[in-house]
Amino acid sequence: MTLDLYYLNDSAPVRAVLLAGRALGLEFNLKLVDLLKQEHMSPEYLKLNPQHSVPTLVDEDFTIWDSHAIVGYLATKYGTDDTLYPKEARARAIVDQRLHFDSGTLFPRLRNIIHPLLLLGKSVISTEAKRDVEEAYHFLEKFLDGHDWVAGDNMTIADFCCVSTVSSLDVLVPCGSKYPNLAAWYKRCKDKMVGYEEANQSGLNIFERVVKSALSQK
Ligand SMILES: N[C@@H](CCC(=O)N[C@@H](CS)C(=O)NCC(=O)O)C(=O)O
Repeated sequence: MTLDLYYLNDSAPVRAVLLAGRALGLEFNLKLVDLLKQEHMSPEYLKLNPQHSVPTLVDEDFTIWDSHAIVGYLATKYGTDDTLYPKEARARAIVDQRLHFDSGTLFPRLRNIIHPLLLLGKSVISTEAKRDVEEAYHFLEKFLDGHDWVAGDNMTIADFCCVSTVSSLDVLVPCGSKYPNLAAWYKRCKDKMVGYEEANQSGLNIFERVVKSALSQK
């Protein structure tokens, strides 16, 4: 079995897939896609993924992109049990809701901040963007009320997607002590996720350097 993963170190969606890979004991054949060199717009890459995003996974003759779809595929195909992505309808619906929360709420709010910083030469985060992130933190705080993980009492693929985005957001709009459930969950992810340091933290460190440099430009 060969799993090619088209990736970029500092991308939050890529880091979610790397975390899922670690939890499932999978090895990826990593293929760097340098967005600054427009490699994602090359004819070869567009043939693979017409949406030109990273991550993209190629498993033999099957290609899939979008981190949420990829982690669901990997857990279903390679999980030895269904803890990371439950089969039972209601438990799965909660995991899916949290995956959509990351895809439709958390990640777009991260992109709303990094797009102006990295592509439009801005060096401040707007009040509206900060307010939207605080609202997203507030939602997560509620999801985590009485639960250790975002979709309930077990770590699931939704935690990989949410923590890769939250850890990036935290660099820009620190969660601080206002959200105790969120802070405890973030620490739990760092402590309990297999290979957290290599899969998330190392790319996050690069992300942090890049955004802090943009924020310090005058
Ligand atoms: N919903 C997608 C978002 C992927 C995404 O936006 N990736 C960014 C890098 S973090 C990217 O590839 N940007 C270049 C582009 O979309 O052209 C996912 O979860 O995989």
